[in-house]
Amino acid sequence: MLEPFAAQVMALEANYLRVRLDHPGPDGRRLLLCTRRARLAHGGLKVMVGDRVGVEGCDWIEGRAAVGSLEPRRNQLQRPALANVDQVLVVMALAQPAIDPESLSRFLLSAETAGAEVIPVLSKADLVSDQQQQQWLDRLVGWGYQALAISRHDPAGLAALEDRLSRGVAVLCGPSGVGKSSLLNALVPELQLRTAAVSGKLQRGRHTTRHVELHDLPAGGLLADTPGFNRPELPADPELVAQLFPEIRQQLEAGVRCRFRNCRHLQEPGCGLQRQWERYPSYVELMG
Ligand SMILES: Nc1nc2c(ncn2[C@@H]2O[C@H](COP(=O)(O)OP(=O)(O)O)[C@@H](O)[C@H]2O)c(=O)[nH]1
Ligand SMILES: [Mg+2]
Ligand SMILES: [Zn+2]
Repeated sequence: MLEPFAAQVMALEANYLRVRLDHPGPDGRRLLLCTRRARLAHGGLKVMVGDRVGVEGCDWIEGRAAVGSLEPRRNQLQRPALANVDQVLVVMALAQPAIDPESLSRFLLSAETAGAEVIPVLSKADLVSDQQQQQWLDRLVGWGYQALAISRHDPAGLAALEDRLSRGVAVLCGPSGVGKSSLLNALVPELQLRTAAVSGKLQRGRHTTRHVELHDLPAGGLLADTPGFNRPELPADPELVAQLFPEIRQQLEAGVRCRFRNCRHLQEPGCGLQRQWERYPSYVELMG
C-alpha cells in the first residue's frame, strides 16, 4: 500500500481529526488520530465530519497520521455539520412529546436540503396503538415518504430500519428527547451514549449529544447522532423550495409538465401540478 491512504473523517477533536481508513492498515488498524498538514489550511476549507481525505505519514504503532488532502464534497448538511451524507433519518416521537405535524414537516424539508435520501422514523411506537402508528404512516405516504415506526424495545422495527440503511453515511436528526441517542445505542450495542430522561413537565429531553461523530454500524455503514435542535433552517431562496417537496418531485418525475419551465406552481397558467395534497398550503406559504 502506498500513501496517501483514502479515509473518512469520523470525528473532530480539538486539534485532531479521527479518521477511518477505507482499507485496514498492516496490523488491521482502521482508526487513526490525525493532525492537519499546513497546506490543507491554504485551500481555506474547513474539514468536516464525513469528509473524504487522504492520510499520510502513518505511524502504525501509535495510530497517528496526518491529513494532507481533502476531496470535494458530494453534499453537506449545515445542522449538524456533516459532509457526504447518504441518508437523513428524521426522528420524531409518536408520543412523549406528542408528534407535531408542522415541526415534522419542517424537519423533513430541512433534511431535504442535503439532496440525500430522507427517511422519517417515528419513534416510541410502544407508547401508541397500532392504529395510531398506521395513521401516521399513511399520512406520511401522502407527503411522499415510506416512513418507519419503531421502538427501541422492538427488535423487528430496528431490523427494518437497519435494512433501510445503506452502506454509506446516515445521520439521525430531529428535536431533542425523541430517542435519537437511544436508537443509536440500540443499533451500535457497544456504545453507551448518555440518554437523558425526558425532563419535567415540558417533556423535553436534555441536550446530551454535543458533537457530531460517525459510528460504525455492525452491518456496515456509518451513523451519526446529532444534538437536538428544535427549529431547523429552511432555504430562503424560493427557487430551491419546490425541490424539498417529494410531492412535487414525484409528480415531475412521473411526467407532469407545466407550460413554463420555471413554473413556481402557484398562479401560473398552464401549471400541470395536481394540488390536492396535504402540504400544498405549506408550500404556497414558503413560496411567500
Ligand atoms: N417509551 C419509549 N421511550 C423511549 C424510546 N426511546 C427513547 N426513549 C426515552 O426518551 C427519552 C429521550 O431519549 P434520548 O435517546 O436521549 O433522545 P434524544 O434527545 O433524541 O437523543 C429517554 O427518557 C428515553 O428513555 C422508546 O422507543 N420508547
Ligand atoms: Mg441525544
Ligand atoms: Zn407548475
